[in-house]
Amino acid sequence: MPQIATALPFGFDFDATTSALIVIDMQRDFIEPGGFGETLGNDVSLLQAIVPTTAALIALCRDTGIPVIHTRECHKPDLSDLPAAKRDRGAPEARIGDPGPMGRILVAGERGADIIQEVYPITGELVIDKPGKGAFYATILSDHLARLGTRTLIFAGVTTEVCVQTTMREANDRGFECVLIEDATESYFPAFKAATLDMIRAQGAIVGWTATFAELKHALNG
Ligand code: C5J
Repeated sequence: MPQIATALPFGFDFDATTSALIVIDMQRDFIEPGGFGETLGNDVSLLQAIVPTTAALIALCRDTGIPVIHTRECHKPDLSDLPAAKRDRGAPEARIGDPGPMGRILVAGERGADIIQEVYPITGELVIDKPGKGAFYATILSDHLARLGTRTLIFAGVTTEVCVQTTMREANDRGFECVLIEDATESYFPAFKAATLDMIRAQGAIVGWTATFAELKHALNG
């Protein structure tokens, strides 16, 4: 059974045949220049920096036979799955459902809500449209993972402290062992990323482990 010996806070044992990769919200509106994220004043170059490593991670999992699951944070065009408690956050002039630089902001089917080309799903890979921050909330993810017999989840994507961390916590509560690939996740706020990595692995891996892409690759390829 592979081990990421140098994972933090200590070695991480996993079985590739019962693992899956979850790539969170690598969407144009969060990552591309001119998208919703940049419109809000964020420096999207921080997120763009992880794209090559995330693409390499996806390729490694495909080559190894580890299922790849993608998520998109987006809502139905009629916004019936968007509670006011979510809609009313953020800048009043650019809220979810409003016209944005790449179509309606975080609405399914709009250009900005889709996944960037560099990490685009291939035929057969599950793409989950999720209305919440966590990918288990109001989606088929639990059922899909049960059908696959998955026990370990490898995480990548954006943003580290919001949708990635929320999904990892949901996963850990559901009994999955979780490892976050440090150089395949990012935040607009470097201090939030650093704090999230610390939180995840604190208290004996209270939420899960963290490791680099190179460490995972070494564990899988020997
Ligand atoms: C945010 C996300 N940050 N995917 N979404 O609103 O983390």
